[in-house]
Amino acid sequence: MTNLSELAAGLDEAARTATAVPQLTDTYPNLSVADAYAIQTLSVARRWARGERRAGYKMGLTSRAKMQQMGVAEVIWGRLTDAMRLEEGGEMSHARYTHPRVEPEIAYIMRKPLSGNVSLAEALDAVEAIAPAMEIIDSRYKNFKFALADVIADNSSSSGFYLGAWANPSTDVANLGIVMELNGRPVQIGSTAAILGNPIRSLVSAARLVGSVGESLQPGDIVLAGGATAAHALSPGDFVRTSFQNLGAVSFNVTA
Ligand code: OOG
Ligand code: MG
Repeated sequence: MTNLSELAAGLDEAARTATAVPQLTDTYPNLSVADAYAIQTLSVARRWARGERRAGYKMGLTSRAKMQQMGVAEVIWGRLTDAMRLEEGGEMSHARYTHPRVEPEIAYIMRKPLSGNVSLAEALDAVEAIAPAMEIIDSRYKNFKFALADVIADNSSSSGFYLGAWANPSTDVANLGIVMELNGRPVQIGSTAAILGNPIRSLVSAARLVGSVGESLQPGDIVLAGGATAAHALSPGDFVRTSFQNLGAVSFNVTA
């Protein structure tokens, strides 16, 4: 098998140049989840080498809506870098992505380290604040199609994220209504409860999953809990606004 660094370099280059590539599993149908995470680590290492900095982690496929949309029924995770953070209310340039989509999320920022098997109470106690968020996902694979190992190797489609105003960690976000609008028209309606029944469960899973590879959530890390609804494709000229019950709204414009 080609070595994992070559596969990592290919995916990193695809992301950097916004060019779609064939799925790794087309060539390596038996690519394991462990190898896929190793490719992810190597690919993100190329970002660290270019000067990008750690911003935290993202959880993926934590809702049935997302699992069904993507045809992958397993919770996954990826790394966030500072270069992925976009300015709330600002613009995103469509040309920098291959086929970007947007999805509504809940974000946590950590005040304490968290890793391994933790309770819901321990997870919540490690949270500094909670914010409404939107994630920009952009698969590096043609037609946004992938198997489990492909998407993991591709840093779980991580590409960008917008954060709204931080709220007190005691804010109850177990079941808050969400309306995502595209150009003033509602395109996704849902609830934060779609995220594993309660987004805090996603933080518990994040601690366990990153712990399983010897990492931990660190103070200052942002953790995206996963899309609460299916993702929506973006086109230049779009204005996206998502309102979250009790948490406020997050918006941005898509430019060419
Ligand atoms: C994989 C990433 C999934 C989420 O929130 O469920 C994800 C994808 O759908 O491309 O970010
Ligand atoms: Mg997501």
